[in-house]
Amino acid sequence: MNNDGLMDVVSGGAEHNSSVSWWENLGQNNFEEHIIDENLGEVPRYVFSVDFDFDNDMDVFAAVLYSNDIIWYKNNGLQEFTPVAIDTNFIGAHTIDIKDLDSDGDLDVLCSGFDNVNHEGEIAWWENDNFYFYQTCDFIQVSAITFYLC
Ligand SMILES: [Ca+2]
Ligand SMILES: [Ca+2]
Ligand SMILES: [Ca+2]
Ligand SMILES: [Ca+2]
Repeated sequence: MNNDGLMDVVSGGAEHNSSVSWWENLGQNNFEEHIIDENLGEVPRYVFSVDFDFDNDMDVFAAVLYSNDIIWYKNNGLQEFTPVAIDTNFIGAHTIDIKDLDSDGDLDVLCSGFDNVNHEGEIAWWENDNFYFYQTCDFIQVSAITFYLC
């Protein structure tokens, strides 16, 4: 996270009103917690770290169950994070992956959701259009298999 050669850890709490944190590896199995977002209001079901905007610092994503949020925490390079909403109404936001799904050179956001009330699942992706995000319906060709993702 801080490019000091020591692998750090990103975590999300399992309780309601949990925080998202990163844990700085101080060496010798010592870690110091740095809170990224302390007042989510709900459960960050999944956290993911990647340099999403290619500016050489690690950003963090969280899928927040129940509040249905997918959030990108943009790192300003000093491990200070600004939340950017990818979506605020994706039911049961569950698991995130980040890939260039449309092969246009920027990273897009893939997320699964599970609607506990109606027992329905969904996989969706958001196209990154210069850091505006659009949930798209599109065919994606992966090897010989075509997926239809909405
Ligand atoms: Ca480190
Ligand atoms: Ca970055
Ligand atoms: Ca892309
Ligand atoms: Ca794009």
